[in-house]
Amino acid sequence: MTCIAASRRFVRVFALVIVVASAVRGLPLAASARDEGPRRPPNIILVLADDVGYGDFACLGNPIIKTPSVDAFWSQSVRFTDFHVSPTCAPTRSAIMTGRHEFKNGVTHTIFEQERLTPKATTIAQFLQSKGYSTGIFGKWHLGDEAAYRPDRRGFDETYIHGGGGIGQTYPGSCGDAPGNSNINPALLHNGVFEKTNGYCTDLFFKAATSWIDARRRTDKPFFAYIPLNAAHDPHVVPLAYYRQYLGKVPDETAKFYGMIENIDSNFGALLHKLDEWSIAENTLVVFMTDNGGTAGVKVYNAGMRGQKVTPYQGGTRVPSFWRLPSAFKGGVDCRALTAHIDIFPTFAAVAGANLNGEIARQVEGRSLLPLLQDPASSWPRRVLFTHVGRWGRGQAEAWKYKRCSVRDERWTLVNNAELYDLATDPGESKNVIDLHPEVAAALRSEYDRWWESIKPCLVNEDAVGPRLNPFKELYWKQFGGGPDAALLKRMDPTQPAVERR
Ligand SMILES: [Ca+2]
Repeated sequence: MTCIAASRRFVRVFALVIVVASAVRGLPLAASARDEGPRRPPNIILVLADDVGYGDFACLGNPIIKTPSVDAFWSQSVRFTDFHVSPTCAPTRSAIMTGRHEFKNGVTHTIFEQERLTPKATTIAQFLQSKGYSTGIFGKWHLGDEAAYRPDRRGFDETYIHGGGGIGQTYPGSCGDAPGNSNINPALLHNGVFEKTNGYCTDLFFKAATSWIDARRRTDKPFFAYIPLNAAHDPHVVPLAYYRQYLGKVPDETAKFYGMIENIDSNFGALLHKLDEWSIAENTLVVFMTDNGGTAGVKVYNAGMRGQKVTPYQGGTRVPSFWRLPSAFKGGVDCRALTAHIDIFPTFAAVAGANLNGEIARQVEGRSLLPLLQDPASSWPRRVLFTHVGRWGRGQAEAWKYKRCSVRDERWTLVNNAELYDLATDPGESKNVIDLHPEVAAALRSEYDRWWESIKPCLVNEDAVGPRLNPFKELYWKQFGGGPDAALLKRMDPTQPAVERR
């Protein structure tokens, strides 16, 4: 059975999901659209911070960190308070790009070729490009470094990225960055050509994005700027000026992590200021969110949640998600509906005034958030979200079916097929009540089992063997000369036995 065929079967079984996939509505623009005649669709900016959790912002209760720009943005935004992503980096990125669970894209890991987004999927960038948008990515792609997988082939006109899952990484096969890179002065791939830089990674990505937006705003086309940062993923390398104030208050590693977030906050604030200065803030959708649960900050403050990145608990998947588009909806309000990264694709489509049809409608599993953005209390039918950490060894998918996974609805979450939590009364997932509510667990298990069958035909990267050299390193050496020594060659060797690779 093909992946799409599996999806079709799954969709037939779950009528609810059909509603989800087709619930895209056009965006009724504000009154000014009538006054000024036809106006172009809103611009879209998505800022995605890396490895930053729900508890890492002052506006969400962190007692230590200073995030004034995000706090101000929060006050102007619709804030989803129960918004979920995947437990790790590449999986979330693939779900954002496609509007469906990462396993449907073949993405079951962050490395070992299993981070590669199947080229058969249509990305939101491709979709928006087809609707007349200019598209740019600035930061961490992490959905395949080989040529066929890179963002210039996946719908982005402008690309300014590092390789692998983090600046300076080296893994066997396809996933790795340019040789010798660090957060400071990294070599970055700009439209297929490496540029040696002078600056800090996050500053560089925002600077490039801001310049690109400045050029695009002078054209007739709306733009989609995707800014998926590598910060604040480790290594926690950031100038001292950003973390000095946290030293002595939290562990040193957390201080640096907070410094990286403070740097993001500063850059984000500067970008928002530019939107105001250019008078495009009114008709630009800005989304600020993060890509998985918390990491280096969870011991300081985790917003009352259990778990963190790489876990199936709420702390692994619940993240900030702030949305602002003054021409279409009011901010300064919370929305408590159960929402997710798979909703981004259909929401962006709706904001662009475009319908999802044919294969794309079948691909997208999420729902447009526009009804909630326009009225956070509007009806939102029950839904079920599936989480699986993945990261199993080659050929081990079935053995991992119930490991590091959860399935939840608005009230209940079933974790590892063994723990049931009532999130309404126990958001910290501290009391397993599976013995008290076996019928609830059975119903969620049944939904999970059907979902698992639907993803099995989609695991297209399970047996993939990557290239001998990390593609970014090979490109770099072709441009600047040089090559790997024996030790580096061994680190990149994709034929290492699986037991050693994981
Ligand atoms: Ca991440």
